[in-house]
Amino acid sequence: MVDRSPFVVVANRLPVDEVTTDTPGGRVTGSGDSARRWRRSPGGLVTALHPVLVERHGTWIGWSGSPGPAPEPFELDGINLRPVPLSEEDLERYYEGQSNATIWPLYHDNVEPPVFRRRWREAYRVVNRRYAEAAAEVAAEGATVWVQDYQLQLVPAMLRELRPDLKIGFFLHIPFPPIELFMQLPQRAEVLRGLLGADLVGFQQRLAAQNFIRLARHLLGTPYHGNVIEYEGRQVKADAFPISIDVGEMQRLADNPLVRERAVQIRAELGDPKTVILGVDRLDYTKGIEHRLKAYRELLAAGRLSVPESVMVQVATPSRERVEHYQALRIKVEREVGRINGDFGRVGVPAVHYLHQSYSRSELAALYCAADVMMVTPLRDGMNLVAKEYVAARLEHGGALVLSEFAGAAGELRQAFLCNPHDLDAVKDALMRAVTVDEHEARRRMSVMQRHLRRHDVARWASDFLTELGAIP
Ligand code: GDG
Repeated sequence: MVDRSPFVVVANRLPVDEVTTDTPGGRVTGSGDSARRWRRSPGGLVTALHPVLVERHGTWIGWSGSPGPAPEPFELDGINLRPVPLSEEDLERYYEGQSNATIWPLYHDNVEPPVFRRRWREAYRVVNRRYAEAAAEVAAEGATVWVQDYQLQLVPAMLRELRPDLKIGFFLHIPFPPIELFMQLPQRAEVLRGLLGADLVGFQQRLAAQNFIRLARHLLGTPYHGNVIEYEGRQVKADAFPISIDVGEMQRLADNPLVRERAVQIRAELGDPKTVILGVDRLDYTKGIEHRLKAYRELLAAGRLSVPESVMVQVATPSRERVEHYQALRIKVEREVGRINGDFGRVGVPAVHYLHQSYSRSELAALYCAADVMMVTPLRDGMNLVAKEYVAARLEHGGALVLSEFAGAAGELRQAFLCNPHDLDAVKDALMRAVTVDEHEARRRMSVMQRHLRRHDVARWASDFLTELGAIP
């Protein structure tokens, strides 16, 4: 008999990584040949939920990261982990297909055309049921279950059917599209009913919550008052909970002497330019990486910026590499980087340092500390944590953030240099304003944003959501 938990988190992935080398540390599960070593993966969500999970003897349900049979449930750092198996075929159809080639582009304003496949839809259903059944099995009577993100939108309704006694919350980390776009989804009513299985549906922004409420009325004729939808004799609340970062962690990193030294070294390695312009993104077509590269190229071509006085560093972390759109994006970005370096670089002095690699948290912090200007230019983004991390890392209060109006973060970081990434001239102007802003003004803007973040970190996000869920009768 499995131990039942009063608090359960359900997410596509478990918050752990398997340690495959002989690296010391990590918790060993099983014995002999079946021994496997695990380590908590870094990330805001797990940091925020860790204390709640430990205090409430919580369980986290998710995929372990390796295809095939799931490891036995185990405990790590006080959290119970319940792995859900995903086969190679599940990954191809449910994860890469329905989640990342259908729902992801559709929910991000169709910035790439979504691909619709019947067999992906079916796999999404089957896998969602598997997660719902795992949650139904581990949740104690009357437990609170918090389901995360677009890969698991059917889970709330499936779980409610299995366990009507539970209190169910759902949080969507990505945008929720307007009715006209959502209506393209072949599975639209099923997805909507899936979400309406929750008691509380959380979004990054108010607009997304409104889209959801209007959609329910449009598609199912559900009445609503304020942000409460009447559905099948129950009330479903839809509200905005803008996610944040572990501000303390980033500030500690940025304050660490080794990180500071590394930041100085990075600038030296870049040739001690006057202006270091930085981008850090998963290599994803929603992030507007090409748009910012083009803006930089045009500024160099016009002589408004020049190399080596200014230099751009673009970290593009490998992501979803088996999905076609991502392969095409990589080719486009790398062609643009090649073009800029070909036109404006010199031997030993590239104009763009392009890094298609993953880095440690401390190396990221060092990059944030080293950068005079951070460019965050998504075409659409639920929130964008990189923007918040840069602000948190700027202990000296200097530096400037160029931020797309289409990132959720733009709703809070109003002192950034905001721009419409579709308007190349607007991106160029914002970048030039950021490059030339005087130090006093830069500090003023940064300190206002830091103050906001200190009051709105990820722990507050989690507690706001859980408090509101707890208050629902
Ligand atoms: C989704 C939504 C929403 C990046 N490269 C490395 C690395 N990162 C870290 C960043 C940041 C995170 O990954 C990326 O978060 P974002 O928010 O920028 O973007 P998504 O991955 O698209 O996240 C987004 C978020 O969910 C949370 O709700 O904000 O809108 O799309 O923390 O620092 N971390 C390490 N090495 C890297 O190379 N260690």
